[in-house]
Amino acid sequence: MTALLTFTVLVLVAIAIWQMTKIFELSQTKTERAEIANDSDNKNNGYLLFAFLIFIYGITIFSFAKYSKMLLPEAVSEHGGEYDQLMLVSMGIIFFVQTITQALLHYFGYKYRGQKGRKALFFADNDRLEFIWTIIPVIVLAGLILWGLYTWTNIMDINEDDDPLVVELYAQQFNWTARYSGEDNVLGEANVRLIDIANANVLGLDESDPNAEDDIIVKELHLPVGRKVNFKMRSQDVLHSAYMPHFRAQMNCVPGMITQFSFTPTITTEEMRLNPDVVDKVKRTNALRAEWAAEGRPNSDPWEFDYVLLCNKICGKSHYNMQMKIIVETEEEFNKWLAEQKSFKETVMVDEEEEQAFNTEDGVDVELEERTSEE
Ligand SMILES: [Cu+2]
Repeated sequence: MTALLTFTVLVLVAIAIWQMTKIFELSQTKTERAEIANDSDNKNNGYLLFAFLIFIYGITIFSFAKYSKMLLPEAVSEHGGEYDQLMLVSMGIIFFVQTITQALLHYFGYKYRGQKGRKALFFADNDRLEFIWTIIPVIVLAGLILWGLYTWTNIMDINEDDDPLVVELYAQQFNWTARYSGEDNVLGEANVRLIDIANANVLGLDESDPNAEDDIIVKELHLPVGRKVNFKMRSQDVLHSAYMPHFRAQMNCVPGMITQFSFTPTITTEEMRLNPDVVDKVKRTNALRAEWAAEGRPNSDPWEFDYVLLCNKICGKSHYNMQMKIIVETEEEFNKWLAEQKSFKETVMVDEEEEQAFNTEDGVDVELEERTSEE
């Protein structure tokens, strides 16, 4: 009802403004017929075109100067560099062409503005011109597309070569869970229908599958530097997307199927914290947070850089905060950490008392997190 009323009022206001404009127009005494632009109108519009050109160039330079620092720091996966280069070259070409064509467009708009007594030239076609403006984009676009396809095929070639680490990323509203495949490096069968909260089987692992026994379920993703990781994504409820911006990786998580992505991390978290861009970003963020802290606002603790896994599909009200920390470390540190984690067999619930704790909806993740990090 309120919406209808608001809409009616808006329509009435619009009609009133329109009527007032008509009255204003009628009250003006004109020497010329106002509907047709004269030379001075055209000239003014020509100048306005130049003003607009300056505006778009200005806002471009301003955006580069002010927002370049918002871009992601250097890629930390093996394929990331190639991906960035493709992006950079594509954007460079677009930028170059856009800068020139906008200048020409606005200049010619001004130069050939309407003038009394000037007649437009009838120009049917010119084969040479058409050939030039067809062949150049064809060559450039074909080059970009071929390069892109080649890069895409490379990135999406998920194979078992080089002894990859197999990790499952499990998405649900609104958190992530990771599952390592354990000693055998084979993930046990799992299905959402097998989820048994009472028994702490939060990912629906098939308890009868021997491959599942040594699987390790965690709430923090650790990756060894320099080793290929094959991710298998699953979703429990709706579409999610596993987005790891620093690794230039993203893959949708689709209920009812397993999607995959593979990459090799190249820089550890510790090393990345020393990257000049990262140092700069941390400094800026913490300066801002210090201001917040002074005002007593929330989320004002100093921030330390970490890689993150984010959800990049709007999956519900807490989508914005659906994330998991990623820690890239040396092989030794990784093995040490992994050895401290409990396997699925060890975590499956048997105790009555603990069972109660898992029965509360929120208890699930907290309990699991505590168990896995403590033990
Ligand atoms: Cu999500």
